[in-house]
Amino acid sequence: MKVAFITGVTGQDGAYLSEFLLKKGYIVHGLKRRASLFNTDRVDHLYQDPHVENRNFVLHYGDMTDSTNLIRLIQQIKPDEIYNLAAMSHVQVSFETPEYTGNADGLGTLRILDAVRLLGFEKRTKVYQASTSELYGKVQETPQTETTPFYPRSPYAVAKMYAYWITVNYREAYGMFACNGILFNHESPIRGETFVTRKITRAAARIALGLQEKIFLGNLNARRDWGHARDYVRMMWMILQAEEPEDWVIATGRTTSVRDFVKLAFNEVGIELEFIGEGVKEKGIVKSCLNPQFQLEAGKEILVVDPRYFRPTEVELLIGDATKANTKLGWVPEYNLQDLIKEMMESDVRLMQKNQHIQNGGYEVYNYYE
Ligand code: NDP
Ligand code: GDR
Repeated sequence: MKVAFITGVTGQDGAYLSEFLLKKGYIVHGLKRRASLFNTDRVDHLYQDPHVENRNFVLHYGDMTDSTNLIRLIQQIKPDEIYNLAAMSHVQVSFETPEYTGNADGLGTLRILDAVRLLGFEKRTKVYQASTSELYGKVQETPQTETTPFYPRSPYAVAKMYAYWITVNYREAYGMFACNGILFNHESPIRGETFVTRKITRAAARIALGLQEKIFLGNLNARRDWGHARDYVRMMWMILQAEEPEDWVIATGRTTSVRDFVKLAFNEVGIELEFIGEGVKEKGIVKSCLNPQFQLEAGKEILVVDPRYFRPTEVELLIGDATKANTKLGWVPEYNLQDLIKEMMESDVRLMQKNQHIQNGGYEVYNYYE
Protein backbone atom coordinates (compact mmCIF):
# COMPACT_ATOMS: atom_id res chain seq x y z
CA MET A 1 0.00 0.00 0.00
CA LYS A 2 1.38 3.38 -0.96
CA VAL A 3 1.44 6.17 1.60
CA ALA A 4 0.66 9.78 0.66
CA PHE A 5 1.03 12.93 2.74
CA ILE A 6 -1.18 15.85 1.65
CA THR A 7 -0.60 19.35 3.01
CA GLY A 8 -3.70 21.51 2.57
CA VAL A 9 -5.92 18.44 2.98
CA THR A 10 -8.85 20.57 4.23
CA GLY A 11 -8.91 22.68 1.05
CA GLN A 12 -10.81 22.10 -2.20
CA ASP A 13 -8.04 20.12 -3.91
CA GLY A 14 -6.99 18.31 -0.73
CA ALA A 15 -10.50 16.90 -0.37
CA TYR A 16 -10.79 15.70 -3.99
CA LEU A 17 -7.25 14.31 -3.96
CA SER A 18 -7.86 12.41 -0.70
CA GLU A 19 -10.94 10.74 -2.20
CA PHE A 20 -9.02 9.92 -5.37
CA LEU A 21 -6.03 8.38 -3.57
CA LEU A 22 -8.18 6.41 -1.11
CA LYS A 23 -10.01 4.87 -4.06
CA LYS A 24 -6.62 3.87 -5.46
CA GLY A 25 -5.84 2.04 -2.20
CA TYR A 26 -3.46 4.59 -0.69
CA ILE A 27 -3.07 5.32 3.01
CA VAL A 28 -3.60 9.08 3.17
CA HIS A 29 -2.14 11.34 5.83
CA GLY A 30 -3.16 14.99 5.85
CA LEU A 31 -1.91 18.17 7.48
CA LYS A 32 -4.59 20.31 9.09
CA ARG A 33 -4.25 23.57 10.98
CA ARG A 34 -5.52 24.13 14.44
CA ALA A 35 -8.43 26.58 14.21
CA SER A 36 -10.88 27.90 16.78
CA LEU A 37 -13.74 26.40 14.76
CA PHE A 38 -13.91 23.04 13.00
CA ASN A 39 -12.23 23.37 9.60
CA THR A 40 -12.57 19.83 8.23
CA ASP A 41 -16.00 20.13 6.53
CA ARG A 42 -14.66 19.08 3.15
CA VAL A 43 -13.13 15.83 4.44
CA ASP A 44 -15.53 14.96 7.27
CA HIS A 45 -17.07 12.19 5.15
CA LEU A 46 -13.63 10.52 5.08
CA TYR A 47 -13.03 10.85 8.82
CA GLN A 48 -12.18 7.71 10.74
CA ASP A 49 -12.36 7.33 14.51
CA PRO A 50 -8.80 7.52 15.91
CA HIS A 51 -9.60 4.58 18.19
CA VAL A 52 -10.03 2.29 15.21
CA GLU A 53 -6.93 0.36 14.17
CA ASN A 54 -5.47 0.41 10.65
CA ARG A 55 -6.99 3.69 9.58
CA ASN A 56 -6.29 4.69 5.98
CA PHE A 57 -7.14 8.39 6.47
CA VAL A 58 -5.26 10.18 9.24
CA LEU A 59 -5.11 13.89 10.01
CA HIS A 60 -2.23 15.58 11.85
CA TYR A 61 -1.99 19.09 13.25
CA GLY A 62 0.65 21.28 11.70
CA ASP A 63 1.52 24.40 9.79
CA MET A 64 3.60 25.26 6.76
CA THR A 65 5.48 27.84 8.84
CA ASP A 66 6.67 25.26 11.38
CA SER A 67 9.76 23.35 10.20
CA THR A 68 10.11 21.03 13.17
CA ASN A 69 6.49 19.97 12.87
CA LEU A 70 6.93 19.15 9.16
CA ILE A 71 10.17 17.25 9.72
CA ARG A 72 8.66 15.19 12.55
CA LEU A 73 5.55 14.33 10.53
CA ILE A 74 7.48 13.32 7.41
CA GLN A 75 9.79 11.21 9.59
CA GLN A 76 6.79 9.47 11.21
CA ILE A 77 4.71 9.03 8.06
CA LYS A 78 7.55 8.05 5.70
CA PRO A 79 5.44 8.98 2.67
CA ASP A 80 5.99 7.60 -0.82
CA GLU A 81 4.39 10.75 -2.20
CA ILE A 82 3.94 14.25 -0.80
CA TYR A 83 1.37 16.55 -2.36
CA ASN A 84 2.19 20.08 -1.20
CA LEU A 85 -1.16 21.83 -1.61
CA ALA A 86 -1.16 24.02 1.52
CA ALA A 87 -1.06 27.72 0.79
CA MET A 88 -2.61 31.07 1.52
CA SER A 89 -4.25 30.75 -1.87
CA HIS A 90 -6.25 33.98 -2.27
CA VAL A 91 -4.54 36.41 -4.66
CA GLN A 92 -6.26 39.55 -3.39
CA VAL A 93 -5.70 38.65 0.27
CA SER A 94 -1.98 38.21 -0.47
CA PHE A 95 -1.75 41.98 -1.01
CA GLU A 96 -2.96 42.39 2.60
CA THR A 97 -0.70 39.65 4.04
CA PRO A 98 2.39 39.60 1.81
CA GLU A 99 4.92 38.50 4.41
CA TYR A 100 2.80 35.64 5.73
CA THR A 101 2.04 34.54 2.17
CA GLY A 102 5.76 34.48 1.34
CA ASN A 103 6.41 32.44 4.46
CA ALA A 104 3.64 29.85 4.03
CA ASP A 105 3.61 29.54 0.22
CA GLY A 106 7.28 30.16 -0.63
CA LEU A 107 9.35 29.09 2.37
CA GLY A 108 6.75 26.45 3.28
CA THR A 109 7.67 24.61 0.08
CA LEU A 110 11.36 24.82 0.95
CA ARG A 111 10.57 23.36 4.40
CA ILE A 112 8.92 20.31 2.82
CA LEU A 113 11.72 19.73 0.31
CA ASP A 114 14.43 20.23 2.88
CA ALA A 115 12.73 17.91 5.38
CA VAL A 116 12.82 15.18 2.72
CA ARG A 117 16.52 15.85 2.11
CA LEU A 118 17.43 16.11 5.80
CA LEU A 119 15.76 12.78 6.52
CA GLY A 120 17.61 11.11 3.64
CA PHE A 121 14.31 10.39 1.83
CA GLU A 122 15.41 11.90 -1.52
CA LYS A 123 15.14 8.55 -3.28
CA ARG A 124 12.00 7.24 -1.56
CA THR A 125 9.69 10.26 -1.44
CA LYS A 126 8.29 12.02 -4.51
CA VAL A 127 7.07 15.61 -4.14
CA TYR A 128 4.28 17.35 -6.07
CA GLN A 129 4.29 21.15 -5.82
CA ALA A 130 1.03 23.05 -6.42
CA SER A 131 2.27 25.66 -8.87
CA THR A 132 -0.09 28.03 -10.61
CA SER A 133 -0.97 29.87 -13.80
CA GLU A 134 -0.65 33.06 -11.69
CA LEU A 135 3.10 32.70 -12.38
CA TYR A 136 2.44 33.95 -15.94
CA GLY A 137 0.83 37.13 -14.65
CA LYS A 138 1.28 39.93 -17.16
CA VAL A 139 0.66 38.45 -20.57
CA GLN A 140 3.89 37.48 -22.38
CA GLU A 141 2.36 35.01 -24.87
CA THR A 142 -0.83 33.00 -25.34
CA PRO A 143 -1.66 30.24 -24.91
CA GLN A 144 0.68 29.74 -21.95
CA THR A 145 2.88 26.63 -21.97
CA GLU A 146 5.69 25.15 -19.87
CA THR A 147 8.14 27.48 -21.66
CA THR A 148 6.22 30.77 -21.39
CA PRO A 149 8.21 33.27 -19.28
CA PHE A 150 6.85 34.13 -15.82
CA TYR A 151 5.85 37.68 -14.78
CA PRO A 152 4.09 37.34 -11.38
CA ARG A 153 1.67 40.13 -10.43
CA SER A 154 0.90 39.59 -6.72
CA PRO A 155 2.68 38.65 -3.48
CA TYR A 156 0.95 35.26 -3.86
CA ALA A 157 2.37 34.71 -7.34
CA VAL A 158 5.84 35.89 -6.30
CA ALA A 159 5.81 33.45 -3.36
CA LYS A 160 4.68 30.67 -5.71
CA MET A 161 7.52 31.62 -8.08
CA TYR A 162 10.02 30.93 -5.29
CA ALA A 163 8.25 27.63 -4.61
CA TYR A 164 8.39 26.71 -8.30
CA TRP A 165 12.13 27.33 -8.61
CA ILE A 166 13.11 25.76 -5.29
CA THR A 167 11.30 22.62 -6.47
CA VAL A 168 13.27 22.65 -9.74
CA ASN A 169 16.47 23.34 -7.81
CA TYR A 170 16.04 20.44 -5.35
CA ARG A 171 15.31 18.15 -8.28
CA GLU A 172 18.50 19.18 -10.05
CA ALA A 173 20.72 19.51 -6.97
CA TYR A 174 19.72 16.37 -5.06
CA GLY A 175 18.16 14.13 -7.73
CA MET A 176 14.74 14.32 -6.07
CA PHE A 177 11.56 13.31 -7.89
CA ALA A 178 10.08 16.79 -7.37
CA CYS A 179 7.62 18.22 -9.91
CA ASN A 180 5.56 21.33 -10.50
CA GLY A 181 2.00 21.09 -11.77
CA ILE A 182 1.28 24.52 -13.26
CA LEU A 183 -2.46 24.33 -12.80
CA PHE A 184 -4.85 26.87 -14.26
CA ASN A 185 -7.96 27.85 -12.26
CA HIS A 186 -10.06 24.87 -11.24
CA GLU A 187 -13.35 25.04 -9.44
CA SER A 188 -16.09 22.83 -8.01
CA PRO A 189 -19.10 22.94 -5.68
CA ILE A 190 -16.65 22.94 -2.75
CA ARG A 191 -14.57 25.86 -4.07
CA GLY A 192 -13.84 28.47 -1.38
CA GLU A 193 -16.72 30.98 -1.22
CA THR A 194 -14.56 34.06 -1.88
CA PHE A 195 -13.15 32.93 -5.23
CA VAL A 196 -15.07 34.52 -8.06
CA THR A 197 -16.79 31.44 -9.52
CA ARG A 198 -18.23 30.25 -6.21
CA LYS A 199 -19.09 33.79 -5.18
CA ILE A 200 -21.12 34.02 -8.40
CA THR A 201 -22.86 30.62 -8.17
CA ARG A 202 -23.79 31.18 -4.51
CA ALA A 203 -25.10 34.65 -5.24
CA ALA A 204 -27.01 33.52 -8.35
CA ALA A 205 -28.76 30.85 -6.27
CA ARG A 206 -29.54 33.31 -3.45
CA ILE A 207 -30.77 36.05 -5.80
CA ALA A 208 -33.00 33.58 -7.67
CA LEU A 209 -34.52 32.43 -4.37
CA GLY A 210 -35.05 35.99 -3.13
CA LEU A 211 -32.50 35.62 -0.31
CA GLN A 212 -30.16 38.33 -1.64
CA GLU A 213 -30.71 41.52 -3.65
CA LYS A 214 -27.48 41.85 -5.64
CA ILE A 215 -23.89 40.77 -6.09
CA PHE A 216 -20.89 43.14 -6.01
CA LEU A 217 -17.97 42.17 -8.21
CA GLY A 218 -14.64 43.66 -9.31
CA ASN A 219 -13.01 43.30 -12.74
CA LEU A 220 -15.57 41.72 -15.09
CA ASN A 221 -13.14 41.74 -18.03
CA ALA A 222 -10.60 39.35 -16.48
CA ARG A 223 -10.43 36.10 -18.42
CA ARG A 224 -9.63 32.72 -16.90
CA ASP A 225 -9.18 29.17 -18.13
CA TRP A 226 -11.57 27.38 -15.75
CA GLY A 227 -11.56 23.60 -15.30
CA HIS A 228 -13.01 21.12 -12.79
CA ALA A 229 -10.94 20.26 -9.68
CA ARG A 230 -11.77 16.56 -10.07
CA ASP A 231 -9.95 16.44 -13.44
CA TYR A 232 -6.98 18.36 -12.03
CA VAL A 233 -6.29 16.21 -8.93
CA ARG A 234 -6.17 13.14 -11.20
CA MET A 235 -3.36 14.84 -13.07
CA MET A 236 -1.47 15.61 -9.83
CA TRP A 237 -1.27 11.89 -9.24
CA MET A 238 -0.33 11.16 -12.89
CA ILE A 239 2.55 13.64 -12.60
CA LEU A 240 4.09 11.60 -9.79
CA GLN A 241 3.61 8.32 -11.71
CA ALA A 242 5.45 9.65 -14.82
CA GLU A 243 8.79 8.11 -15.79
CA GLU A 244 10.74 11.30 -15.17
CA PRO A 245 10.20 14.23 -12.80
CA GLU A 246 9.09 17.19 -14.89
CA ASP A 247 6.90 20.30 -14.81
CA TRP A 248 3.47 20.27 -16.44
CA VAL A 249 0.80 22.74 -17.53
CA ILE A 250 -2.78 21.64 -16.79
CA ALA A 251 -5.56 23.64 -18.45
CA THR A 252 -8.62 23.30 -20.65
CA GLY A 253 -7.41 25.60 -23.45
CA ARG A 254 -10.59 27.69 -23.29
CA THR A 255 -10.81 31.15 -21.73
CA THR A 256 -13.94 32.94 -20.48
CA SER A 257 -14.47 36.39 -18.97
CA VAL A 258 -15.87 36.88 -15.48
CA ARG A 259 -18.84 38.66 -17.13
CA ASP A 260 -19.61 35.62 -19.30
CA PHE A 261 -19.28 33.30 -16.31
CA VAL A 262 -21.95 35.40 -14.55
CA LYS A 263 -24.26 35.14 -17.58
CA LEU A 264 -23.75 31.37 -17.85
CA ALA A 265 -24.40 30.81 -14.14
CA PHE A 266 -27.70 32.74 -14.18
CA ASN A 267 -28.67 31.11 -17.50
CA GLU A 268 -28.27 27.74 -15.85
CA VAL A 269 -31.31 28.51 -13.66
CA GLY A 270 -33.32 30.13 -16.46
CA ILE A 271 -32.42 33.79 -15.81
CA GLU A 272 -31.18 35.90 -18.70
CA LEU A 273 -29.02 38.93 -17.88
CA GLU A 274 -27.90 41.96 -19.86
CA PHE A 275 -25.06 44.27 -19.01
CA ILE A 276 -25.32 48.04 -19.40
CA GLY A 277 -22.80 50.83 -18.80
CA GLU A 278 -19.03 50.62 -18.66
CA GLY A 279 -16.20 50.38 -16.13
CA VAL A 280 -17.29 51.08 -12.55
CA LYS A 281 -20.74 52.12 -13.85
CA GLU A 282 -21.41 48.72 -15.45
CA LYS A 283 -24.48 46.91 -14.12
CA GLY A 284 -26.15 43.55 -14.60
CA ILE A 285 -29.92 43.66 -15.17
CA VAL A 286 -32.47 40.85 -15.42
CA LYS A 287 -33.66 40.59 -19.05
CA SER A 288 -36.02 37.70 -18.50
CA CYS A 289 -36.75 34.99 -15.97
CA LEU A 290 -38.11 31.88 -17.66
CA ASN A 291 -38.04 29.71 -14.57
CA PRO A 292 -41.47 29.72 -12.84
CA GLN A 293 -39.73 28.64 -9.61
CA PHE A 294 -38.18 32.10 -9.24
CA GLN A 295 -39.87 35.52 -9.00
CA LEU A 296 -37.47 37.94 -10.66
CA GLU A 297 -38.84 40.92 -12.58
CA ALA A 298 -37.28 42.02 -15.87
CA GLY A 299 -35.29 45.23 -15.32
CA LYS A 300 -34.18 44.38 -11.78
CA GLU A 301 -30.56 45.39 -11.10
CA ILE A 302 -28.75 42.44 -9.60
CA LEU A 303 -25.05 43.11 -10.29
CA VAL A 304 -22.95 46.13 -9.41
CA VAL A 305 -19.24 46.74 -9.94
CA ASP A 306 -17.43 47.56 -6.70
CA PRO A 307 -13.84 48.85 -7.02
CA ARG A 308 -12.95 47.36 -3.62
CA TYR A 309 -12.52 44.08 -5.50
CA PHE A 310 -10.05 45.56 -8.01
CA ARG A 311 -6.52 44.33 -7.45
CA PRO A 312 -3.48 46.66 -7.29
CA THR A 313 -2.04 44.65 -10.19
CA GLU A 314 -4.31 42.34 -12.15
CA VAL A 315 -3.80 39.24 -14.29
CA GLU A 316 -6.02 40.00 -17.28
CA LEU A 317 -5.82 36.90 -19.45
CA LEU A 318 -5.02 33.25 -18.79
CA ILE A 319 -5.39 30.45 -21.32
CA GLY A 320 -3.29 27.33 -21.02
CA ASP A 321 -1.97 24.79 -23.48
CA ALA A 322 -1.83 21.31 -21.91
CA THR A 323 -0.49 19.58 -25.03
CA LYS A 324 2.48 18.13 -23.13
CA ALA A 325 0.24 16.52 -20.48
CA ASN A 326 -2.05 15.28 -23.19
CA THR A 327 0.58 13.73 -25.44
CA LYS A 328 3.03 12.40 -22.82
CA LEU A 329 0.63 11.33 -20.05
CA GLY A 330 -2.66 11.00 -21.92
CA TRP A 331 -4.46 13.51 -19.66
CA VAL A 332 -7.73 14.91 -21.02
CA PRO A 333 -10.31 16.74 -18.94
CA GLU A 334 -13.66 14.97 -18.57
CA TYR A 335 -15.60 18.13 -17.68
CA ASN A 336 -16.20 21.24 -19.79
CA LEU A 337 -17.20 24.67 -18.49
CA GLN A 338 -20.91 24.01 -18.98
CA ASP A 339 -20.71 20.79 -16.90
CA LEU A 340 -18.82 22.64 -14.20
CA ILE A 341 -21.30 25.51 -13.96
CA LYS A 342 -24.25 23.11 -13.96
CA GLU A 343 -22.78 21.11 -11.07
CA MET A 344 -21.92 24.25 -9.08
CA MET A 345 -25.34 25.84 -9.63
CA GLU A 346 -27.24 22.66 -8.73
CA SER A 347 -25.24 22.33 -5.55
CA ASP A 348 -25.64 25.98 -4.51
CA VAL A 349 -29.37 26.05 -5.29
CA ARG A 350 -29.78 22.95 -3.07
CA LEU A 351 -27.70 24.52 -0.32
CA MET A 352 -29.61 27.81 -0.42
CA GLN A 353 -32.97 26.04 -0.48
CA LYS A 354 -31.90 24.31 2.69
CA ASN A 355 -31.00 27.70 4.21
CA GLN A 356 -34.37 29.04 3.08
CA HIS A 357 -36.16 26.23 4.91
CA ILE A 358 -34.18 27.00 8.06
CA GLN A 359 -35.00 30.71 7.76
CA ASN A 360 -38.66 29.96 7.12
CA GLY A 361 -38.59 27.91 10.30
CA GLY A 362 -37.65 31.06 12.19
CA TYR A 363 -33.92 30.42 12.56
CA GLU A 364 -31.12 32.75 11.45
CA VAL A 365 -28.67 31.69 8.77
CA TYR A 366 -25.31 33.41 8.73
CA ASN A 367 -24.30 34.54 5.24
CA TYR A 368 -21.46 36.52 3.84
CA TYR A 369 -21.25 37.80 0.32
CA GLU A 370 -17.56 38.34 -0.46
P1 NDP B 1 -7.72 26.19 -0.75
O1 NDP B 1 -7.55 27.60 -0.36
O2 NDP B 1 -9.07 25.60 -0.90
O3 NDP B 1 -6.94 25.27 0.31
C1 NDP B 1 -5.71 25.66 0.85
C2 NDP B 1 -5.32 24.67 1.93
O4 NDP B 1 -4.07 25.10 2.53
C3 NDP B 1 -6.33 24.59 3.09
O5 NDP B 1 -6.35 23.26 3.56
C4 NDP B 1 -5.70 25.49 4.14
O6 NDP B 1 -6.10 25.19 5.47
C5 NDP B 1 -4.24 25.14 3.94
N1 NDP B 1 -3.32 26.12 4.51
C6 NDP B 1 -3.28 27.45 4.29
N2 NDP B 1 -2.26 28.01 4.98
C7 NDP B 1 -1.66 27.01 5.66
C8 NDP B 1 -0.58 26.95 6.57
N3 NDP B 1 0.12 28.03 6.91
N4 NDP B 1 -0.23 25.74 7.08
C9 NDP B 1 -0.94 24.63 6.77
N5 NDP B 1 -1.98 24.62 5.92
C10 NDP B 1 -2.33 25.80 5.38
O7 NDP B 1 -6.88 25.98 -2.08
P2 NDP B 1 -7.11 24.96 -3.29
O8 NDP B 1 -7.45 23.64 -2.77
O9 NDP B 1 -7.96 25.62 -4.31
O10 NDP B 1 -5.65 24.92 -3.94
C11 NDP B 1 -4.67 23.98 -3.50
C12 NDP B 1 -3.28 24.48 -3.87
O11 NDP B 1 -3.19 24.65 -5.28
C13 NDP B 1 -2.90 25.83 -3.27
O12 NDP B 1 -1.52 25.79 -3.01
C14 NDP B 1 -3.19 26.83 -4.38
O13 NDP B 1 -2.37 27.96 -4.24
C15 NDP B 1 -2.83 26.00 -5.59
N6 NDP B 1 -3.52 26.30 -6.82
C16 NDP B 1 -4.90 26.32 -6.85
C17 NDP B 1 -5.55 26.53 -8.03
C18 NDP B 1 -7.04 26.58 -8.10
O14 NDP B 1 -7.56 27.09 -9.10
N7 NDP B 1 -7.76 26.05 -7.12
C19 NDP B 1 -4.80 26.72 -9.29
C20 NDP B 1 -3.37 26.62 -9.15
C21 NDP B 1 -2.77 26.41 -7.95
P3 NDP B 1 -7.48 25.79 6.09
O15 NDP B 1 -8.57 24.90 5.55
O16 NDP B 1 -7.23 25.65 7.54
O17 NDP B 1 -7.58 27.20 5.61
P1 GDR C 1 -7.55 33.92 -9.10
O1 GDR C 1 -9.06 33.56 -8.69
O2 GDR C 1 -7.13 35.24 -8.61
O3 GDR C 1 -7.47 33.66 -10.57
O4 GDR C 1 -6.73 32.83 -8.28
P2 GDR C 1 -10.29 34.46 -8.25
O5 GDR C 1 -11.48 33.62 -8.45
O6 GDR C 1 -10.08 35.08 -6.91
O7 GDR C 1 -10.28 35.66 -9.34
C1 GDR C 1 -10.44 35.42 -10.72
C2 GDR C 1 -10.63 36.72 -11.44
O8 GDR C 1 -11.91 37.26 -11.09
C3 GDR C 1 -11.76 38.65 -10.84
N1 GDR C 1 -12.84 39.12 -9.95
C4 GDR C 1 -13.02 38.75 -8.68
N2 GDR C 1 -12.36 37.87 -7.90
C5 GDR C 1 -12.82 37.66 -6.64
N3 GDR C 1 -12.21 36.76 -5.87
N4 GDR C 1 -13.89 38.34 -6.14
C6 GDR C 1 -14.58 39.26 -6.89
O9 GDR C 1 -15.53 39.86 -6.42
C7 GDR C 1 -14.14 39.47 -8.22
N5 GDR C 1 -14.57 40.24 -9.24
C8 GDR C 1 -13.79 40.02 -10.28
C9 GDR C 1 -10.37 38.77 -10.21
O10 GDR C 1 -9.92 40.12 -10.28
C10 GDR C 1 -9.59 37.80 -11.08
O11 GDR C 1 -9.16 38.43 -12.24
C11 GDR C 1 -7.16 31.47 -8.20
C12 GDR C 1 -6.68 30.91 -6.85
O12 GDR C 1 -7.23 29.63 -6.68
C13 GDR C 1 -5.17 30.80 -6.83
O13 GDR C 1 -4.75 30.13 -5.63
C14 GDR C 1 -4.70 30.02 -8.05
O14 GDR C 1 -3.29 29.95 -8.07
C15 GDR C 1 -5.22 30.67 -9.33
O15 GDR C 1 -6.64 30.72 -9.27
C16 GDR C 1 -4.83 29.87 -10.57
